Amino acid sequence: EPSRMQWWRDARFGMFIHWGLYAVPAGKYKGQEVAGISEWIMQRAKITRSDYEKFAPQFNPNSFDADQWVRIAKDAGMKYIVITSKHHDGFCLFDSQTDYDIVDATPYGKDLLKPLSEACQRQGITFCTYYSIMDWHHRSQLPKNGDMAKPEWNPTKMVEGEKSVYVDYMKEHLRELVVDYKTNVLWFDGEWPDWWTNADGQALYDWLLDLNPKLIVNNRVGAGRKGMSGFSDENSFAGDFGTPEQEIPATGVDSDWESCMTMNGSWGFKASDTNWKSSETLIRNLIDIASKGGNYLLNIGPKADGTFPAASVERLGAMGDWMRVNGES
Ligand code: FUL
Repeated sequence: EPSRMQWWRDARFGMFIHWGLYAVPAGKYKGQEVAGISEWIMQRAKITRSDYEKFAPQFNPNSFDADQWVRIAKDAGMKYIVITSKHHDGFCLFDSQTDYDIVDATPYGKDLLKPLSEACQRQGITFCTYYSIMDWHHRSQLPKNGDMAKPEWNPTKMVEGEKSVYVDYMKEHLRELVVDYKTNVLWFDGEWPDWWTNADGQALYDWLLDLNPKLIVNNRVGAGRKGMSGFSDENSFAGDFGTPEQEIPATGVDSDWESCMTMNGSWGFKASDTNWKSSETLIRNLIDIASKGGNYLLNIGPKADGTFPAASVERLGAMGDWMRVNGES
């Protein structure tokens, strides 16, 4: 029987998409530029829950075209897409039974992940989802400084007695993503608060594989990741693959891994960040990673209107040209 990892190992190149309410401020809050990655603006600018929620009525991505996104990925030679179903801010891009999502909380009022999943199916691209364990919006979690008026959200503190409520909330989302949205990879993140343990990760992994025995899950479902190098402690639960972040291992390693990287300095769209890597650098990274046996998960931060930044599209075009000339796609 072929390994359930086979399609993933063969894929080599995928698109990461960081999209959510943070695309609205795009790195600026109350007229001030906020340092750092844009999807962390709630933490960086110490924004309260109720103030952050005010971005929802401004999120109206009318130019979103699922088939066009998938076409751009496919033309670049990418074989799969991993999109943020819920980032640390807790906002969901899919039509969940819970309320803080694209359908219930925004003027757009329509699902984003269903059409994307369907476009992927039509065009032969594998649909996958990112999901944050840490949740800055859920009532089970408080900011680490305990100050709801000037919150420091990272990492969250678990409210006594609320953990099982929150795990059930996550499972509701995850069941939707696996069963209704037919996600093929669950790419966890935000596993570092101390209330999340390796045993929790192992239990969640087992529960997910019962729902779909073909599902692939990254190592951040457990709590043993050793920093940005992306590999898990040998004594801790490591899921199906390692996740080096913004770096490429110096040599190949004897396990499955995927390097995720940005094209500029931010995962979410940040209007002021024009520090784009050259197409040549991106192509070199792809070759370097593929030659070491890894996958390259290259990120796009779409704008709040639903379009990809032009600089990203341009670079993906150059990568696709290179792939075609070199017979790789
Ligand atoms: C990190 C997150 O905190 C970033 O926002 C981003 O999602 C990156 C891929 O993973 O741990």
